[in-house]
Amino acid sequence: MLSRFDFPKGFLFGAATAAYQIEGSSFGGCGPSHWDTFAATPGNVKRAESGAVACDHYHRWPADLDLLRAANLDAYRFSTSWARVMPDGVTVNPEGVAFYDRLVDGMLERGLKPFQTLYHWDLPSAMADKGGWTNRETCHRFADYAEAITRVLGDRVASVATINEPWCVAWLSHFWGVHAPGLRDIRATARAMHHILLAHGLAVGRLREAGQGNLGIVLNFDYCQPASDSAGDRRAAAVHDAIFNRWFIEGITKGTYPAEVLEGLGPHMPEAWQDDMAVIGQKLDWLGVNYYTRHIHADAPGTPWPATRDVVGPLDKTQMGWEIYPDGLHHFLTRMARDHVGDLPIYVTENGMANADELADGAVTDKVREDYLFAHLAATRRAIADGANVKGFFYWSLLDNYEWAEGYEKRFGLVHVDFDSLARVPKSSYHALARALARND
Ligand code: IFM
Repeated sequence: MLSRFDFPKGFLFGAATAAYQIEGSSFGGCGPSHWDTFAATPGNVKRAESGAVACDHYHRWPADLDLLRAANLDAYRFSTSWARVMPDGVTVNPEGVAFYDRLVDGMLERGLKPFQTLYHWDLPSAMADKGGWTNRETCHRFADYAEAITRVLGDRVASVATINEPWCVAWLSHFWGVHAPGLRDIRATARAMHHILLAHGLAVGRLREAGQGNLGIVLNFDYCQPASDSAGDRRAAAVHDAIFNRWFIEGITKGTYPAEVLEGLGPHMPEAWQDDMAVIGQKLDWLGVNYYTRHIHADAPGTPWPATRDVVGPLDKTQMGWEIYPDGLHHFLTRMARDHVGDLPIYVTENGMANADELADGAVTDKVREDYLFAHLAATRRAIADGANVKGFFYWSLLDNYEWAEGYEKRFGLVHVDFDSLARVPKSSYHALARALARND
């Protein structure tokens, strides 16, 4: 079994969460977000569940931070909610800011490094009303929010990520319609794919000007495998690889978007998008890699671009139905270092699995999660040995929480949450991780 001593000195182990998934959006003067209304619309979210209460982390955060500390973790990746900080998208809510102020102080008191994410999907409704990420103005308002919250927390956070998983914000939410705002529209998709990176670039510029250091972005990656060796299936995998794994990182590091994706999105892109690429391509201090699974792609001739379909793979699957494929994490860590960021620090900012965990006699045994976690830690270690400058690993997630369109059914936590009583029970994976991370000082 791996331990912290199998990783380079100073390597950070952490756990991750996101505001809307744990805090409770009905508390503390938080404004409405597009997730509240998406969830309230029949058919979007299982049982129409929302983040109104979630894990009630808004009130229970001291005990949750104690859990992180007791697991021997070094860092905590959390997000600040734009809708909590600015309920109407533009006006600061002192109560919301004070919450994050206390939370960050609470981390420091427990020796946890705060890794902040500025946008983990809770777009204020006032911004959604104006077209959300299809509207360029949202990018400028996002930069204003980034600057306002950084003015308060910036002296104490260890790092700031602009956006979590732009692919989900743009593709999953505007092309597939699975997440808020639930659109299925190629023009909206093209705009969101570009604007989310423009928002990132504008925020980086603003924060750098304000003297903030350690700025990054968190991208998610999905290993794309062709269903067969046929030219059609190889094209299908390549186009998904370009949409998922190349668009965002190439926009940032190469100042261009992949031709395979512009073939579909090109006619729908915002006017003069090329003029934004310098803003988008500003220097990063680190890159966040989120990785969970692989997908198998096949050609679907006669259907509209991208003319592909997914095929169910043969590997063991998580509660989400996602194949368990740790080699994919090694692939992306080494690929990012080799093709994009060189020696720049890389963090595994999310990795984890959902499992149908059950509480029995006051305990949860989730051996399958232990295996998943340690297999991915081993893949990370191999990537380091192969030259990737990986500086930390954050498990997703600390707590069972609101899994977006899946509601509360899918459990990703190291800690079990009873969504009636909100009681927390650390699972066996939590205890295994705590043992592996014990320090000898
Ligand atoms: O719960 C999500 C998180 O919000 C973003 N990354 C993937 C996780 C699991 O689906």
